[in-house]
Amino acid sequence: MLKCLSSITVFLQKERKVKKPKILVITDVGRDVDDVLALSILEALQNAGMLEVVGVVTTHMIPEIRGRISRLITQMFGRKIALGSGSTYPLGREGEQELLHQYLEEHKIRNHSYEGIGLEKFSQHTFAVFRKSHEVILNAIAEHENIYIMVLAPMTDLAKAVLHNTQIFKSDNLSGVFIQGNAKVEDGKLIPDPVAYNIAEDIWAAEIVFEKLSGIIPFTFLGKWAAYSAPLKEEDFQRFADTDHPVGRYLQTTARNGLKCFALRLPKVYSNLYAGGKDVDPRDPIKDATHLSNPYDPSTILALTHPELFILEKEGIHTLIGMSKEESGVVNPETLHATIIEQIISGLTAASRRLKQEKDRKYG
Ligand SMILES: [Ca+2]
Repeated sequence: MLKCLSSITVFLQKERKVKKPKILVITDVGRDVDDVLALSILEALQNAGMLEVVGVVTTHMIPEIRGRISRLITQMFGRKIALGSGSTYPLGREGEQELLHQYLEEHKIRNHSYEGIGLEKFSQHTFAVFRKSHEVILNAIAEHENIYIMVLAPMTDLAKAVLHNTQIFKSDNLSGVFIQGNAKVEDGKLIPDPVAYNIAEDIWAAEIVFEKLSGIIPFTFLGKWAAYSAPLKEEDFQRFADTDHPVGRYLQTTARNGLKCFALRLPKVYSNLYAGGKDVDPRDPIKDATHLSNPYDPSTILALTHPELFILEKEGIHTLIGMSKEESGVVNPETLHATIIEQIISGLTAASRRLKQEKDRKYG
């Protein structure tokens, strides 16, 4: 009897494994270009039938603006996806207006926010209604088998979802959590490493997620050192723009805007990360840039669909990639770079073709 039950379990597990992965994305799209790069890769993979994106939820400081950006991008890809807009402030810092004020001050070029600017039909003043991010997360787990959560942003709203209903995270539906960020092992225990932006911005949220979920769900971490090994250059963004898809053109605009603002905000870090350590002209920082983006978020997506590109370090049920300068976690940086470019161009080209067909149908 026992043997029979265990073979049924194995059979059920196998059945579940062949189900197409469903993806829920947690994003702070707007600030950096790499969230849009990740959404473009997901579009390519979805188009190829490898996965299905079932939800995109936003978080951090200007979640509704990020929601509007996500809505436009998914619409331009011709997809109807559940969207959510979440928290402005990190956990425990609700209502600290000074924090939001500082964020808004630090994310401006010539006194105007650049987030979303350059995206067709985008206005920072449109009224928009969204469901709450943590509710969309909980619903997605309840409704979809073989679901993966992709955390490409601070963990505030994931922590809220966990605190709201820890039980649902034990569901067989949830197959894994992929995190763009770093973790370290101390006394045999996995803990969040604030060396990563997404972790540092809301360390309390990260601690809650680690404490409540790390014993029950496999985490995969894509650390910054992996992303540093495959920088995206000006000519790569030119190729995205050349696909003639509006998101391709937005990628180019926002990569430049994001870097200009970064150079003003943190000139020293900018110089080290994007200009080989040399002095940068603050009036034209792009001139000195060696590249336009480190593909943190797109690499996190590929860690699920193309694990062969990475060196997977196991820590119990968890997987760590690129946790130190010495170990980038990337098998071959050129192959990772080529895969990112190829996927993005394939996603944008297919979406561009669909947009054109739709226009022809409407007006032709
Ligand atoms: Ca992000």
